[in-house]
Parts: sequence; C-alpha cells; structure tokens
Amino acid sequence: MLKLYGGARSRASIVQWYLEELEVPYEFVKLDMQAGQHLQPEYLAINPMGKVPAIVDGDFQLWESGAILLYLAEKYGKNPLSLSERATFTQWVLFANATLATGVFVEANREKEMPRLLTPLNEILVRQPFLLGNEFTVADVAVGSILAYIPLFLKLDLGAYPAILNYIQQLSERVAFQKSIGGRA
Ligand SMILES: N[C@@H](CCC(=O)N[C@@H](CS)C(=O)NCC(=O)O)C(=O)O
Repeated sequence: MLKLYGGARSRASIVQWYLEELEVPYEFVKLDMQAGQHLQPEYLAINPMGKVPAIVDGDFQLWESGAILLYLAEKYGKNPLSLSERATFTQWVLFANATLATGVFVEANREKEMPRLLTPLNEILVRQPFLLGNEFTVADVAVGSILAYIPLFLKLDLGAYPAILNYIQQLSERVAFQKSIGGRA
C-alpha cells in the first residue's frame, strides 16, 4: 500500500486530501517531528532534505508536495493526460507552491503580493466553481489548500475576496477535505 509520510500538522495533509479525493488506499506514517524523527537516517533515506511530505509507492519514493500531487494525478487520476492538461496542472501546482505560498506565508511579501494574487484568483472564481472550470482537479487541491490555510492558520480576513471565501467554503465541505486538512484545523 502507498505510504504517506507526514507530521501532525504539515503539508502532508495536502497530499492526504488528494489521496482521499482519488480514493487511493494509503497508510499515513505520522512522524514525531517534535522529536526530530524526520531527521533520522531511516526517513532521510526517503527524503534526504528531511522535509515532509514524502511518499513510497511500491519501490518508488518521491518528496515535495507538488511533485507528489502531479504524480498522483498522472497515475491515479483521469487518464491519459494530454501534454497540455499535464502542463496546465503543473502551472497551477507550481503557482501554488512557489508564487502563492511565498506571497501568503512570507510575512514580508504579504502586503504587496496578496492583493496582486488574490484579485485575479477571485475573478476566476466569480466565473466558475473550480480553477479549471466546472471540474474539480489537482489544481484545486494545490491552490485551494494554500487558500484554506489563510483563514485557518493565519486568521487573515478574506472579506475583500467573496468568491475565494465561497470557494474555500465549498472545498471545506468536501468529505475528502474533512478527512485531511479539515481534520487538522
Ligand atoms: N516545498 C516543500 C515544503 C516541505 C516543508 O517545508 N515541510 C515542513 C513541514 S510543513 C517540514 O518538513 N519541516 C521540517 C523541518 O524543516 O525540519 C513541500 O511542499 O513539500
């Protein structure tokens, strides 16, 4: 069975959310990060960077949440993906983890970057329920999880972005979300 390595409150819950959406059986291996279990040789053999999440799927090991999401989309999602579908998923996953996450979580960037990024996201979500249209995809897991963290963990007010607030609400009502990110709030 696929193993997902994570901590009690970590980005592993993003991957867990997608595994739940895809209904892929998995075992969640919860590392005691307070005790530094993620820096022990046994885990460093899976991810030499000592960061979670990582997965072991058969004899294949992978780390970085975005890479894992894209792997799961390709292996367990609607197949086969066309080159442009794969590239669009990659675009949104990289946007989530590189651009949006640093714009939101790095305090020094927040004031300038959040309005720049959330305004066009809000406009997209006024027009359609999900980032790519009417269908929930891996792009919603990647971007939606960062957006959901804003009120959950940063306690920032998103009242200026009603479509984003509605989107977060819709995502948080999904059973798969509640079994993962929602269960950790
Ligand atoms: N870009 C990485 C970030 C991984 C990351 O920073 N994980 C944190 C937990 S959310 C971690 O493992 N921290 C432990 C440490 O830095 O010692 C990803 O998305 O997988």
